[in-house]
Amino acid sequence: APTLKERLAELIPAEIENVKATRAAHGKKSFGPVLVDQLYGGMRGLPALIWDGSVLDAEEGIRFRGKSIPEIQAALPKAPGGSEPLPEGLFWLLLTGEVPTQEQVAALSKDWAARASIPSFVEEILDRCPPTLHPMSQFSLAVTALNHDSAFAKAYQQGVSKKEYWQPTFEDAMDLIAKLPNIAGRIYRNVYGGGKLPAIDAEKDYSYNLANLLGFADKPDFVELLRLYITIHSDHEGGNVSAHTGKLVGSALSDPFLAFGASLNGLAGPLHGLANQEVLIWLRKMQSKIGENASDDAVREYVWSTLKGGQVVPGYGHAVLRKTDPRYTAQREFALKHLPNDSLFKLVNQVYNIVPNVLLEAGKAKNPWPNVDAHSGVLLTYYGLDQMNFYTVLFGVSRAFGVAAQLVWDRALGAPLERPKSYSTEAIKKIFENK
Ligand code: CMX
Repeated sequence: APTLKERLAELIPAEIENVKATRAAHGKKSFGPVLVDQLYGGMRGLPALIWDGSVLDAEEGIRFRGKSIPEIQAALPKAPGGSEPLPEGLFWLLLTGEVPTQEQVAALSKDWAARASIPSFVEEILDRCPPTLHPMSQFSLAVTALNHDSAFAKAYQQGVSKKEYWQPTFEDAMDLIAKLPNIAGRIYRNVYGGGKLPAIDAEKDYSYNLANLLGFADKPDFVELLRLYITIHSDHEGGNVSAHTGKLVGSALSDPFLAFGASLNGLAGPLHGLANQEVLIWLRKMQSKIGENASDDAVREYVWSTLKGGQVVPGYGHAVLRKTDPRYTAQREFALKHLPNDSLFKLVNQVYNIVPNVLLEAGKAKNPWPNVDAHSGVLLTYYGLDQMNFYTVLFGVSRAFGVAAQLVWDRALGAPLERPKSYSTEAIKKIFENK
């Protein structure tokens, strides 16, 4: 059976032809008008990017290479004795469109374990960060610094041909993913205590090793949670802030470490990945204000007070989705199986029964339903990972899978420098003066 890189090398030439043929047949066709509102409105709905790895449907949610989350959960290889998909398999699927065998997934776990160590100067950078520096800033610093050993940057300096770009990009993508557990684990232990980092176990899968570095490997259900968590947080089509930022920065031929470092800085924003931290903070504040086991009326009033204070309800709404996020549903099912009687889970459910109606009544949000971030914190908290400021780091580890896969394909297909057109308001007024 081929390795991931061998399989990619087989697939790339046909895909280059496929893109060529698609452009020859449809390249001059229009998607329809662009509205001025889209220029001012964050480009919502503007067709602008190509990415085959995953596509987001407003009603149905994400599909990875055509597969929904339940289909992914059924199809991808599991760890021995486990029932959640291994993110190794998801990465293989994102890159090739194919479901790997158990052996191919095991080989990927081994390969990542072999690449997992980080340079000592990166360890020192992390050790010198004050514990008050947000874990996402530390994460981004460390990932950016990995560019020191980038295979792509080196190959580029040596004059590698365009046709070969994808190969050192693939090596960097693999290194990037492989090194994230050591970075995340080091940040976690530096900031929250917990002693010396254990070594990576080359016989174990990626999520087990990440759990072990965080100090939670003695909880098999937490390891299973991480497998599910990484899988469902990996990719959300091409236009979200972290995915798009990685692609944009990569389009300048910045190497995958520089590109993904930029993705992380976008993920660290409260309207994007930081929302998972914000949800838990918001729930805890609510509990301290109205008490645990509060009535529906008290919760409803608290939601209104959030809106009236000019704040968003974190974990609700979405730029594309118009229904409950299937990533929320997958985590809810995990909770129903593993922590049905947890009091914070009960609060999350109570909030779910109340917030959409309030948002509908308030009348602004186009989507009143919960997104992925409304549910992740309660699961992590249940297993004792209750340091909310760390949550987005786990989102970041996961998002590397999607961004890395995208960077490999962008270099394989020769994606050009991104450079859309911007306009001044004066120019807009002039263009449409008499129209
Ligand atoms: N609470 C309060 N108001 C909300 C809201 C929410 N959860 N969601 C949207 N709105 C408001 C918007 O702020 C906007 O208000 P203004 O007109 O005053 O600017 C209005 O409703 C219309 O916004 P929209 O078109 O429905 O939503 P956008 O596409 O502009 O933004 C998002 C999407 C996710 C940023 C927004 O729903 C939000 O801020 N949600 C809370 C933060 C959050 O959970 N983010 C995580 C998203 C998932 C992820 O990336 O991880």
